[in-house]
Amino acid sequence: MNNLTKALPLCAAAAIAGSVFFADAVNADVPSASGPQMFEVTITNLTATQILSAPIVTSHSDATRMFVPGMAASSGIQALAEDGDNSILAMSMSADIEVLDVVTFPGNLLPGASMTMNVTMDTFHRHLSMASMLVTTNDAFFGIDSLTMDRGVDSAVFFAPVFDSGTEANSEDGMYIPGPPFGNGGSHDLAPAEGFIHFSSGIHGGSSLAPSEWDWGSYAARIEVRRL
Ligand SMILES: [Ca+2]
Repeated sequence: MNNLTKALPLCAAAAIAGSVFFADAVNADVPSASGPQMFEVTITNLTATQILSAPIVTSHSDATRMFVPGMAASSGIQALAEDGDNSILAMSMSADIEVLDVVTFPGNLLPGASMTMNVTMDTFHRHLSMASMLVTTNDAFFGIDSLTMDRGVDSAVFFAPVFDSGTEANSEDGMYIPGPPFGNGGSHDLAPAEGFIHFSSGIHGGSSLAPSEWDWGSYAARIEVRRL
């Protein structure tokens, strides 16, 4: 089994066997055969205390994105990042002709837990993107933007960074936080938000959240992709 890999996304740092790879948009490569191929995607929650909402994973072409760091979030990313609701994003991605497969995981991921689902890719739809909310935040989500694997690579491991969707102010007020111990999904802070998707700077000790309990440090999830 070949454990080499390459990370193409504009956003994601990927760490394999102790090495860290950053965006490399030049050396894009494709799955090793032209027909559909199944890949097993395993997501592990690496935070100490944050529950990850049910992840959504899509395979797609170069011509579309699930989200674009630096740009405004779609309504689907907003619902996912503020309420852990992946249904709007699943609908919009399913309606996109540049998308081959849309997979929603069957449930939330507790800290330390792993879950595996299968995703189909082909030569044209050679990118994987995925997202899931850190539920005890205003609007933080882990995301992978347009990951791909080298031809002939059978398995790869990536670590997913955490973004702020830019759609809700980071008041850290439990009134607007869906995750435990608050459970206030669907209630949103109306203060002006940041306006674009950017790297989250974590928990700062706003009105309801202590960083010592709820901050995650850096990456939120380990992503293992394995060709079946
Ligand atoms: Ca925010």
